[in-house]
Amino acid sequence: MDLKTLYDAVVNGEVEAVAESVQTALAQSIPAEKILNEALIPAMAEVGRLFEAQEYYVPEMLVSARAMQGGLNILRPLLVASGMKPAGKVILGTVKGDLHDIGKNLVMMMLEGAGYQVIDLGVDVPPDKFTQAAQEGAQLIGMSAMLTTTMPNMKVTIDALKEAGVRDRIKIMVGGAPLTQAYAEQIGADGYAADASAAVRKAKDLLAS
Ligand code: B1M
Repeated sequence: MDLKTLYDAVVNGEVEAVAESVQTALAQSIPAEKILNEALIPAMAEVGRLFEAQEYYVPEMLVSARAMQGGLNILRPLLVASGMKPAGKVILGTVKGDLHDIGKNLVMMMLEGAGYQVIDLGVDVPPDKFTQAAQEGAQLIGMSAMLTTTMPNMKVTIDALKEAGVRDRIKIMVGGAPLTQAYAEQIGADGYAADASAAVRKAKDLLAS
């Protein structure tokens, strides 16, 4: 099987075709790492590009991300067994008081599609839960907020990370519809991303610096 078939299936959001193509590739002894690096990850990068070019919108991106997740779920145990190192470990959560998770989940899927290991803390995450997760070792914390009333909990979380002595060891990225670059700077975050595709680029930048 040609990995291009798998690439196209992810870009087109064909959930069943992705799972079938991954199984076929494995049956042909194509290594899991090659399937990930030469089909799934480039396909999600293309989806991000299409989204930024406004050729894809949130629904298309979600369908592709789900298709990619299906493929990733088949590969994950093999990748772990082969000792492949993720591109980095990211903690993700929607801040305290906020139950919106569609955007956060999209960010998670895109980051996983780019090869990051994501620890999803879910929604309504109190500062101490972020702090505790940060102490268990990750390079980046991503916080999402969709309400103007919960945005301030990002600053509360950053303060809690400072108090716990882990702030300087970890990068912080924030996002969500009411957020801006200026707000991210004001609360002392390291980066802001406007959408899931930009979040992958920002994560790469932050982890490279
Ligand atoms: Co609510 N809600 N909601 N809601 N909701 C909004 C956000 C609102 C703008 C609607 C409105 O009034 N026009 C408004 C907020 C107003 C404000 O604060 N100024 C609002 C409100 C008021 C509320 C309630 C208070 C309503 C009530 O009960 N009276 C309540 C609050 C509950 C709570 O959280 N405590 C509430 C509840 C809900 C539902 C539960 C019904 C549901 C959430 C379901 C869920 O998430 N599982 C819901 C929904 C669906 C929405 C809208 C309609 C859609 C949000 C969404 O999923 N967008 C929203 C109105 C709107 O946005 N048009 C609204 C799609 C998603 C892909 O985009 O989340 O922006 P988004 O994520 C993007 C980027 O922001 C970015 O990337 C994502 C993908 O591109 N991004 C990041 C997000 N997180 C990021 C993190 C990053 C980087 C980028 O780095 C870490």
